[in-house]
Amino acid sequence: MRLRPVRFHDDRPSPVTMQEEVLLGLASRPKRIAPKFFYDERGSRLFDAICELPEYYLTRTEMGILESCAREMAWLAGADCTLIELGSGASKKIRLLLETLRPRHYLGIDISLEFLRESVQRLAHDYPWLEVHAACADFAQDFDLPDPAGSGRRLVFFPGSTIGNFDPPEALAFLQRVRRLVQPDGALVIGVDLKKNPAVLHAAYNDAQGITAAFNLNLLERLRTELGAELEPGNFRHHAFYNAPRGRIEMHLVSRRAQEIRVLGRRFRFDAGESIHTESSYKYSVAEFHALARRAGLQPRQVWLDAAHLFSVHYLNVISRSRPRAA
Ligand code: AVJ
Repeated sequence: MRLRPVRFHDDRPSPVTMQEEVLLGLASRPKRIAPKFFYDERGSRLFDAICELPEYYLTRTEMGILESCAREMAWLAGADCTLIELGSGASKKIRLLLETLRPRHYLGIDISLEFLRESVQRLAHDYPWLEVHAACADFAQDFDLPDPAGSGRRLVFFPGSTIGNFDPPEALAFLQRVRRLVQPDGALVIGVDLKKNPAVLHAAYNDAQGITAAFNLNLLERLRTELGAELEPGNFRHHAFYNAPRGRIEMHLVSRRAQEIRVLGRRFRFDAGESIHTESSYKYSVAEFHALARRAGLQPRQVWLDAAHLFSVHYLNVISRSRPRAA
């Protein structure tokens, strides 16, 4: 394959940040480690495998929605926009939109460096007319955007219900940051998983092949290889359940026995059955998500659902509170 230049910006969180965050999380009660740490190279590949699972309806359903709403989305967005994808991963979903949207620039942002490099390189090869940029960054934190020169109206694409990983206050802060990023005339296209029968949710996070369990447990492998942690992954098990009052799936790594692990010279005690909370995946009704968006200064412009109402894709505009120019 011929290589076209991809402009690459490395704004990766330093390993110190991961060390600090992990130590802080293990020292807190209940113990927790943020889900963004799932995505080393193996974790990203396992996540890709999850997306193919029969029980994991999210990816398939969202892709179906994107296919059927692409034309209307292109009409809303207008031509020649700068398309910014957050958590671009394998960049498969964006392919459903590129030919129809025809953006001038594409900027992919992801926390997994190796994965990002590969996927944007393929994108640049497959779409010769597109100017491709990539930035390795943690968009859960405040981050600077490399500004593609001569860029047009910004359209942020945030698929996959990744917003579900944020607790409500973080979700609000995140949406406010996106609003600042795309103002005055840009928009956000965001995929959000819907509230539904808990049995369907339970199956999606407890697949029969155990891929989700491997994905969760891979975090412990990462602690071993990257932080030199002394622990036995076999002493933990995957646990995922729907917490109905809070409207979220929770994933945990549950200690099978009373034990002690060592990370970076520190010891952490576990009771039998005690867990590390590794992920929350919030589910929203359309009305709940609209209320959240409005609070962040984003105006619901359109929402697309699949026929079974499993998943939603929202198009949100910036609410202009004052007129930017004189009449
Ligand atoms: C990428 C955060 C949307 O919450 O469904 C999949 C991650 N965790 N299976 C989700 C995940 C377990 C996924 N998100």
